[in-house]
Amino acid sequence: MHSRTRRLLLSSASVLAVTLLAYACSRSTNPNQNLVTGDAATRVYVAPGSYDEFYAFMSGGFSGQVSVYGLPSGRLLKVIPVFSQNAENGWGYNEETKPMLQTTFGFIPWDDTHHTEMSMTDGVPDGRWLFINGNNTPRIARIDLTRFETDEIIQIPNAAGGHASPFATPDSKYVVSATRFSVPIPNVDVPIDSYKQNFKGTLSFIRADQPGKMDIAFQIMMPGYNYDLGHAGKGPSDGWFFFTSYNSEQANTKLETNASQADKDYIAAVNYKAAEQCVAAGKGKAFPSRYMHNWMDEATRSARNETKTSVTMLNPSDCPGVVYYLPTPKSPHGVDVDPTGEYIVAGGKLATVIPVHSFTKMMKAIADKAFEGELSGIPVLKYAAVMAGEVQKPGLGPLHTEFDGKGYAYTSMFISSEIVKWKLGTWEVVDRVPTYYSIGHLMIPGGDSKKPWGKYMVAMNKITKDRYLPTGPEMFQAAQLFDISGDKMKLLLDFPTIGEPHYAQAIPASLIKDKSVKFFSLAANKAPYVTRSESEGGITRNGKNVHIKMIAIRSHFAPDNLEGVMVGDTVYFHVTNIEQDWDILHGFAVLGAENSELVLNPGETRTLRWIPKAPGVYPFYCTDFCSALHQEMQGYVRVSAPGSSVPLMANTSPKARAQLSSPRTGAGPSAPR
Ligand code: RUQ
Ligand code: CUA
Repeated sequence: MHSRTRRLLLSSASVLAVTLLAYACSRSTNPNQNLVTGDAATRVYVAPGSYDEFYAFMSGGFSGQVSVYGLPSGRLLKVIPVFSQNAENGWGYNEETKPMLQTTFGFIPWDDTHHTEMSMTDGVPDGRWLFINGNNTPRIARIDLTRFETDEIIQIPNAAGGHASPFATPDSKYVVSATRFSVPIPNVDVPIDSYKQNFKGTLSFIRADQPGKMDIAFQIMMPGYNYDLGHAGKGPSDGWFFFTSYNSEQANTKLETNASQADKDYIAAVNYKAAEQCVAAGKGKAFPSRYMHNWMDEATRSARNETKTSVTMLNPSDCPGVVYYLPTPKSPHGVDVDPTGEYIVAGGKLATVIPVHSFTKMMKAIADKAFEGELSGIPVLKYAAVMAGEVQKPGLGPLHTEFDGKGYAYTSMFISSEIVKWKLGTWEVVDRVPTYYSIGHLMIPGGDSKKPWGKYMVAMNKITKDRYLPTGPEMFQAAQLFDISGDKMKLLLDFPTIGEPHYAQAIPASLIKDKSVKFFSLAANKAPYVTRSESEGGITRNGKNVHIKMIAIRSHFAPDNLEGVMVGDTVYFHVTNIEQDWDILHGFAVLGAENSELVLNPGETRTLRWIPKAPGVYPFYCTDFCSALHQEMQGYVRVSAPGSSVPLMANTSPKARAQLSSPRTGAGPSAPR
């Protein structure tokens, strides 16, 4: 490009940016308080003791978790730890769950979650599982919705920034992940300014419909752009996957301007059924890659992991017809497919229109070879040949679109802080409402599926500012609930959310609630250190490791007096909650533990690792108020100096009890007392 044209473009880009910022600011200081209509309170009121109509699963963003809300009330029901340690329930602290956070980079108890995705049957969310991506150290987790627990995590190799993830195919056979950051693949030491020669992107298809067996089915090696978001086709477009990309300029510095030069970037349309066939025909190559797969063993309720060493890598040039590029204005973000599967809607962060592609036209353009060129062997279709229409003057900064199943689309406008409702097919804007402030994603229950439940819409806003009582410089993020059952969108409720819920999914409660697990069967508990009754408890030594087996039941631990531990030992408290009743939990904590408590679901065994530092007597107690005698639920562990001859003792065995009831000096000659 000539430098003059280039300068002009750059300066117009910065003028645009300044205008947009000014626009955003003027909007955000003028909240219209009168938007909530008179019946809003009754629309969101769920009487005490009554249930909400929907479960909403919000990504926790940089909290690494998922939070579950009831809709329409906005009541918080649960926080599910995923890529995090959660002191509230010991997740990632106890020995059984730690392996879930292992990666080939080591133990990583944090990630930046973005998008939740419900498992589907025939394109309709089915309430079996929830998937969520980790963006930073690319991973995808599967949460089981009978237990609201993370059951499986797979690491994505040859990738950096797993942002276009974990969107699913209509049968949940695959979930995907694409590289937000292109990197050298394999990742080797090269100069950063050799980006154009050396950096690549990958699109990963991960087999996801076999619990406990998630695996990378194949990866597709792509040009070094930033792959941003994705969605599967459905109905007529089933078998295709669409990914937005930006930075087709392949800039490696100052992307803010350098990746905003071209007025079109691309959606990659991937025929993954064709890719499957190429893989089956042996056209993929085994590509050495290290990544970890972690899963919860159902019988022991302990996480296990394995390291894998290879993926199947597919090069588009070896598999013609597998990838096409659809030109899309300008640095697109979201890509959303309408319920019929015909329209592919892009959100162009800097675009002045909402571009909509037609799947029918795309197939015709492919058949007609209506190509405007080729990029790294990938045909680029002509924009005019694939365009279904453009929504004119939608507002500023279109990001994401959801659908109500009644022929309308709803697009979030980040810069102008509003939601715009428009009609599929005519592309006319029919309504708009402000959001407070700077909306990112929006979500309609089932709104990205074949069968939206409509009725409600949730805006997830980036900036909260004055919406709640101030809590210092950092505020919770704001969600806003709208009624979309009529012609006009109506604001019903504000409620705060945890972390930054980029995206969310919601589903009628009836699809989940009756399948909810109430307790774990003690008889089926195959944990290696399970204790099924009081008499099975005890203490054993294996070199420097001391294992304590213990039960918890209202309102005691057994054993509750333990001796024979020495400084220098590593102590494992294996505690089994032998209750067989819903919501009767116990906790376990010991003085000086460098760890969180254990929280024990009924029927479950959990293990706390403890390294005592000094001789003495250490109390332990139940941390979860379980009965009127909860405060009595306690015990002691005696720690002696290294080399002490205090015998191992747990007061559950008849022998130990006899010893305790006869007067005793207890300690051997080298004991401290
Ligand atoms: S993204 S809004 Cu992952 Cu759009 Cu956040
Ligand atoms: Cu058990 Cu409190």
